[in-house]
Amino acid sequence: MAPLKLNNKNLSQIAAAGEAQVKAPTYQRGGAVKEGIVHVGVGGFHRAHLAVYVDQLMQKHGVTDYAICGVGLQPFDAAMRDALGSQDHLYTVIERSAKGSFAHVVGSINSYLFAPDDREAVIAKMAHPDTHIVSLTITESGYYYNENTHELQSEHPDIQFDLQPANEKTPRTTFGFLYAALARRYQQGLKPFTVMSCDNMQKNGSITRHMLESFARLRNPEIAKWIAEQGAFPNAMVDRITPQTSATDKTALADNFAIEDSWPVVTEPFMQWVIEDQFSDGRPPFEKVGAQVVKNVHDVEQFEKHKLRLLNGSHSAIGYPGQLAGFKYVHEVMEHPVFSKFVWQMMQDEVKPLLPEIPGVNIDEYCKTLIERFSNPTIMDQLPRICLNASGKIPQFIMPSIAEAIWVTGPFRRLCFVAAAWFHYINGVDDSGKTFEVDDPMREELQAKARAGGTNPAELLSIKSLFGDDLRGDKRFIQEITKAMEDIARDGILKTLPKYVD
Ligand code: CS2
Repeated sequence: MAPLKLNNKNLSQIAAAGEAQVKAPTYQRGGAVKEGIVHVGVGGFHRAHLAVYVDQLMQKHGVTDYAICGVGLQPFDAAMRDALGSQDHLYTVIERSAKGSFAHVVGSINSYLFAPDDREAVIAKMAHPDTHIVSLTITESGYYYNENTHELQSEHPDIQFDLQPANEKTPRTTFGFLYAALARRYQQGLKPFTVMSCDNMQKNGSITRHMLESFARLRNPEIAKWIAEQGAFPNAMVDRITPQTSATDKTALADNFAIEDSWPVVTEPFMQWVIEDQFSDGRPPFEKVGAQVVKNVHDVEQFEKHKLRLLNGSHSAIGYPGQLAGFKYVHEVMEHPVFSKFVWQMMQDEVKPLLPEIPGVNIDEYCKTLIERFSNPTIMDQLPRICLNASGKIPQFIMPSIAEAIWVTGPFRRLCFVAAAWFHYINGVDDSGKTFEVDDPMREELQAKARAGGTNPAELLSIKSLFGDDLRGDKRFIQEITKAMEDIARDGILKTLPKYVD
């Protein structure tokens, strides 16, 4: 049958008409619900993760005051505004694994605001008494966090712009919006909303708190004090592998489920969310839909550490060397026997010994599950997605393991190989001589340093905001990474890799 355009009007027909069963919301939306969550950064990950948890709360538990208002701050978010706007903010999550493909229409995003259209509307929305949580998926670079000083990059032109009182109604950064909205709530005698980071950063909540309080102190110490005393910034570990949507995904949705969706999301069946129970203005019962809401911040930090070092770190180990070797997808790299051994041995021999034990978590099982998830051929997870914004990833996913391994004199040559592969990748040329796009907010600086340094890592390592001071002074580390850089430059990835596999 001809596919039906996804929208409110067609929803019940869509649920009934697909060849395979399509799950679709039967709960009230629009004006019948309150938008208790404002989410900044509506990409694939948000739509496959938080929005799915909220969808289940609305569908199974009758929650009506925590629907989501999506917010886009970047010019490229216009595409999401248009896609969601054209289909009553409904979209399809396609879950794919060896068990097959399942389609689920999600309705928890109730509206969408595109900040460049109307910045004031975003501030007013966050300041509205119905808003209890502002959640963020803004990537590492959106936090203006200096890895070396652990402070806000207050000298950054965007932050400087937002710090001008005259620009309070037209901010550019997330902190400008959060501050302006919180200042209004303070004046109105409301509680501060919870700021809930959903980004892959160790201590994401604490960093968000520190950055926002620093920003607020530079604007108005009284508001800063109120935020410090009454605000809440839960730390969280978020997990669901969510590739970029391709044109084939849309066609498959139309062919197999008879749904015409301008921007569906493809993801894996697995999802996990461990979140600290710290909320300043109430929260929905996330634990009823599978989130692990944890009282102790220390426990959350352990989960974060496991996930960032093992999952995201391995993704980096697959991504940079994999793309240099000419692969396109994560599962293709995992099909290469030397690569998959490399990933396993890096996790087992170098990363695992540095990790704390978590009661009830078997690290070996966790690692095995990761290998299975990376090997899922049906989601077609793109290497360029993994490699995107490396300057925000490697310092979180790889360098801390290297630093700790140095500290305990543990093995770290595979981790160094990954860092060396990234350094080589920065030049934008793969092992067959083909050029590719390096998509990174620090691209210019990185490429200039990579050119100047050649196979000497000193130039790149001199970027203190990424690497700090300590690593450059460690002889063993410098030797390992230099050797890997020389081997990769001379022989390419596939010839060098076997040297790193036992
Ligand atoms: C990936 C993550 O972008 C990356 O580097 O490792 O997007 C990863 O897919 C998610 O964190 C999985 O939860």
